[in-house]
Amino acid sequence: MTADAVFAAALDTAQRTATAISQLSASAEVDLDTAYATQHALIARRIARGERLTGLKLGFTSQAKAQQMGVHDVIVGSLTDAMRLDDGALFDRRSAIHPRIEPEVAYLLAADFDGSEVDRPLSEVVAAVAPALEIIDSRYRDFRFSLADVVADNTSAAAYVIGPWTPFVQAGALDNRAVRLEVDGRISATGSTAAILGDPGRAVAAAARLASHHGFTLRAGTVLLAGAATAAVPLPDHGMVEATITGLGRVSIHTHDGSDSLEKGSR
Ligand code: OOG
Ligand code: MG
Repeated sequence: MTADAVFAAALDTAQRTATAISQLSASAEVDLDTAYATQHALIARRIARGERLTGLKLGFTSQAKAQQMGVHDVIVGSLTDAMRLDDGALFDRRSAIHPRIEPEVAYLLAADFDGSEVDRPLSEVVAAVAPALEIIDSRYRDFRFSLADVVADNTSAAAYVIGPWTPFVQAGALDNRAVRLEVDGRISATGSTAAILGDPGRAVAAAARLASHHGFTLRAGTVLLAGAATAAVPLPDHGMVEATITGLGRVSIHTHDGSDSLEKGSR
């Protein structure tokens, strides 16, 4: 087996069993090309099990995230239907190792888009925008990693939730909207969409560039998460997490770890 296939198998098992592993970079030299090859092999395993690609996500598009994790390059990862949750749905904390949650801006793509077309107007490429939440869960011990480690681990992607879509032409400028993350009604992070590359709209061209360098495609009808505007916060075992973006509305997720009365009653 090639190195990327070995790494992908280890990361896949870590995710499926919610068991942390050591960083790949602790015992091997892993360059960025091998890291993306590993991510592609990891997603191929999921596709082979019947999952479907639903979009792409960017990581470290804000200073808040880059500083929190000590990684200062923008990275790209894949989303599948198995990661998608409905607005307001329940997330089982036990399916993850040490999950965190972060507020995101989501774009619904109206057209296929690649790195040679980055000058196309956004209104041709984006159908709609929405507030979103992303649950990230590094498969590495202590949620620590190098750039190559986190790329190989599909950029820590675990789950995502999209709120109500607003047609792009109605959404107006998105370069300075207030972003709020609340856990059980208490504010746990605040920021502005300006934190995402100065304007989250820039995420679309950034994703197209990264995609063409690293073997991804942006497809009409799929989603792009632009990257968190604030640092991520630990996902509570039980509770409700809500993100609000001024003018775009709100999106929420409920979490449980199986120990609440609802669960006991159903046993
Ligand atoms: C990597 C994922 C980063 C974002 O929005 O910046 C990311 C991580 O922080 O574990 O999803
Ligand atoms: Mg994110």
